[in-house]
Amino acid sequence: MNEKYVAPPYRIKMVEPIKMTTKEERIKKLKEAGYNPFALKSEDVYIDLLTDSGTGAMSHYQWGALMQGDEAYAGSRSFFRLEKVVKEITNYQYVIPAHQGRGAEQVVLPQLVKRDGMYFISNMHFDTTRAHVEIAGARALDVVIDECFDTETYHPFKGNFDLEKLEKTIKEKGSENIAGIIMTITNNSAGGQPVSMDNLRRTKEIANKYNITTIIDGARYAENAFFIKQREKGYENLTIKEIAHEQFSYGDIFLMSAKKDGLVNIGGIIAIKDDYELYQKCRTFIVPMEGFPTYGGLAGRDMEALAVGLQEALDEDYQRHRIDQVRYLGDRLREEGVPIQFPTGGHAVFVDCKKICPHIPYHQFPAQAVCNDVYLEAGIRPVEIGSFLLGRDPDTLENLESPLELMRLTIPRRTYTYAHLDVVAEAVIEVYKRREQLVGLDFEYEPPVLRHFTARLKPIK
Ligand code: P70
Repeated sequence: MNEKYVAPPYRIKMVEPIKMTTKEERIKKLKEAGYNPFALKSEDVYIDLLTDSGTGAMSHYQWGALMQGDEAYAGSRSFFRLEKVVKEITNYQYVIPAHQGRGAEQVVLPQLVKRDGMYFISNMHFDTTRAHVEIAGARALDVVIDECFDTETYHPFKGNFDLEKLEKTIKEKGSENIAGIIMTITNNSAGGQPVSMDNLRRTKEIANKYNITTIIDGARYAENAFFIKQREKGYENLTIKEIAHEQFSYGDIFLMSAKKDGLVNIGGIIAIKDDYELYQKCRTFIVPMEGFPTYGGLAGRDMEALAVGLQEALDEDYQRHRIDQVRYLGDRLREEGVPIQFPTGGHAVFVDCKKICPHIPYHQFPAQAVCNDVYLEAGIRPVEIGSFLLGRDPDTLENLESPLELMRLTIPRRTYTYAHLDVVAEAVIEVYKRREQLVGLDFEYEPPVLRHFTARLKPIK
């Protein structure tokens, strides 16, 4: 695994100063933030690994494109430019922009829920997707392969659907009660893990057999395509764009948080393969939610930057460096014995905090405890992906236990250097050494939905 890590295929043309705080300052800031790094001011963060969503650097081509935005309320030229690019990448007929991923979700998912008692099945729902499934009155079921939960053992496609579980779930719940099958590529919640082409194809075959709509939740679809090129036989010599085409052929609907592989700071996409009736419903419904269908909550300039970013993310040199950066950080941690989801995925290194803090039970959020300590150590802001994020059962209101308690060190695109990643690795290794001293957390304030964004916590003495 120790092949060379490629240098960036770009040079730096503009910089944004960042500064280190003192440990005393960080202790105070974290307390004020209710032990929830979401409430920190970004100024008080040295290296921000909260998310790769909208936090990357745009290219000079994108900055140039911004100047060409057509800000017309209706029929903007920038919309048609974006539409053309999305159609070219997906081969889908209908395109509607949205302000970001959850904007796309709130418009499309309710259209698929025809009555009470319906389900969406996914390899793994991302949290906002799950929230919108539930707001639409349906329930979210995950059927990812078991290997996904075994963080130590190599598997090239830990994001894969367990096809037996998928079919069993459809039969159990009744195919007429399945509102859709959501293919999350890459599988964010379990490590940015890719889904193989073979698995997407078979999932689509099952969907066809039971006449179920397939939805690609493709925030990181280009990273997924790159992994297929690297790891799946028969795809070595295809371009990422060609691989993406085949991926999209197994979906009926594409929902995208374009803040990831769109390489923009804000943006979302709804694309529909050929269902005109569904397209009309979404076009109607988007007006009160996001805006007129030729802007969907975006400025004309945002659509210009997105049209360019979507194409840049399909560049192989770009993807190789992107994935190498993540692998580099993962390798450095593994060398020191820090348990991580292995192999590393597309956008982040996921540290297995159940293994680091077996003394902290899931309802005291072990991964959150580790995240907070990494902030205290070096001003680095990771994010918890575990039981804190998972929330409560919508029916019983019990705290749900996540199968994995992860600290996500999310790498923004084209933003940090390998030297920054060394600082991150050293901080995490320090925290790992003192892991037995970490304590669990309890709520001071718990909001009713997507609690991890705005909750306040306190350490359990
Ligand atoms: C992330 C962000 C967003 C997302 C996603 C997938 C597979 C839909 C969406 C929603 C969210 C986040 C999490 C923690 C901290 C900050 C932000 N993922 N589907 O970082 O898209 O955010 O644009 O509404 O990953 O993973 P959007």
